Amino acid sequence: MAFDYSAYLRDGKIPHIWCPGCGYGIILKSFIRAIDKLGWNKNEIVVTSGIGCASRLPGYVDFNTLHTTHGRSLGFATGVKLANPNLKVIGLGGDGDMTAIGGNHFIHACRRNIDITCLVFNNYIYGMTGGQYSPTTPKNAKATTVPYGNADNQFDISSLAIGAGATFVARTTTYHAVPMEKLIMQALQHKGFSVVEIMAGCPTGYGRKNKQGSPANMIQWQKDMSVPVAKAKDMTPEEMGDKFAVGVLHQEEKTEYVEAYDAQVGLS
Ligand SMILES: Cc1ncc(C[n+]2csc(CCOP(=O)(O)OP(=O)(O)O)c2C)c(N)n1
Ligand code: SF4
Repeated sequence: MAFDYSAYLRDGKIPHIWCPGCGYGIILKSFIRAIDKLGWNKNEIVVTSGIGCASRLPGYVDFNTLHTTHGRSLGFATGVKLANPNLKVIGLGGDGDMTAIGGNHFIHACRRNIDITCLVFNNYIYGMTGGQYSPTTPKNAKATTVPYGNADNQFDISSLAIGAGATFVARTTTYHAVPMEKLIMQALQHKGFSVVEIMAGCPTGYGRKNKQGSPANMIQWQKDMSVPVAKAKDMTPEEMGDKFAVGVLHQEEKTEYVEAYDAQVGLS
């Protein structure tokens, strides 16, 4: 029987605002199925977001949600988690939210290893505001603010997260809807700061400008560019080229921030 999403969606909020062919609906569905499989109580879950197309997701789900200011998803998530560590806190946002205006919140949440799951929707662009380039826009790609091509080097979000201290880091794509669900489950169960970078197509703001074809072509591109992490480990940088590894990229156990904080102030 087909999965029934209705128990997790807020009455009156659908249809959503996302463009036809946007990858974000696939993420919404994988996220809901992950929560459902974990059997978590909706009232224990808090989802925070910044501003952007990605950050509209909390408006649709029937959890406790905070749609905050641009770049501040993890700032609010950190406050919620510290105030009530029993809550299961998810901070999400786009590549702009998490690596441009919210870049500091992102690296310091990684560094602290606070028990929050961060979902980064990486569509290489500022979708909501009309396709301005972001820190993940590939070099030479076009955007409204770099009409001749982007001169900047690209952030690798997962490497940034690992370097900054996140203790669970995974990458997936909207082509991998079922593996995505499993990676989100793993991230949610991890004790510490977990990051799932999700490559998603923005046909409106990025695909059209970069002649990537239809939304289906953009998903095919994700499939063609993905290399399972076990295979990627044996490939040289030349063999990898512009391809990216998908799967669990990093996992370690380390003292979690709320516990460390409580110990420091004599609460545990
Ligand atoms: C302080 C502030 N600066 C700028 C904006 C305008 N703004 C809203 S969303 C956005 C970019 C969104 O891009 P991203 O986070 O990558 O998410 P996407 O829309 O691609 O999902 C910008 C610049 C804002 N709302 N607040
Ligand atoms: S502008 Fe891009 S990211 Fe925003 S809803 Fe449309 S396709 Fe999705």
